[in-house]
Amino acid sequence: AIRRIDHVGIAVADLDEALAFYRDTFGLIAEHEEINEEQGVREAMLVPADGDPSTARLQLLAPLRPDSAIGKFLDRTGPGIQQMAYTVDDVEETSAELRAKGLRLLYDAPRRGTAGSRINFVHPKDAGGVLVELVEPGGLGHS
Ligand code: V0V
Repeated sequence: AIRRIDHVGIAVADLDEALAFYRDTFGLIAEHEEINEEQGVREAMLVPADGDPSTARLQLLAPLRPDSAIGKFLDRTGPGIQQMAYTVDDVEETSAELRAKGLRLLYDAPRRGTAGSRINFVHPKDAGGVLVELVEPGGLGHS
């Protein structure tokens, strides 16, 4: 089952520039940063400096290579919202439920996401033009 909005993912060309912009403009600070080679991203999870700790995160996604998902998105669309992610209890179970409803999941089996999470995606053409990510949290914090 879907529990809450986990994060909203924004594609950016330069992660350090974007981190400075979000910190100085909105007071959002990175609680976590990592490189995910398989996904071709350098990414950060942001929270309001003095905010509700259970708030959904803002994820900044910068491409490691031009032919990555984020590289292609930046080429086609430019910087902006790239994905909407939901927290789920069990990514395999929710993926199976959505497949049974006729939606295309991008992966046959979950892959590794931020901070040890397990993730899959619904194709944007099957979800009203929105790339939907399912996140089963890992052991390392919120997502
Ligand atoms: C593509 N389309 C999108 C879209 N990306 N629509 C809405 N939101 C997006 N993000 C549209 C595109 O404009 C086309 O529409 C159509 O889908 C088919 O595009 P395509 O040529 O197949 O596009 P590709 O080759 O760029 O692939 C799109 C997909 C790709 C979604 C398949 O981006 C992908 O595999 N994404 C999943 C992995 C990912 O996003 N990784 C980065 C985040 P028209 O022109 O046909 O109408 S990693 C992450 O989130 C982590 C680690 C985490 O959260 O833990």
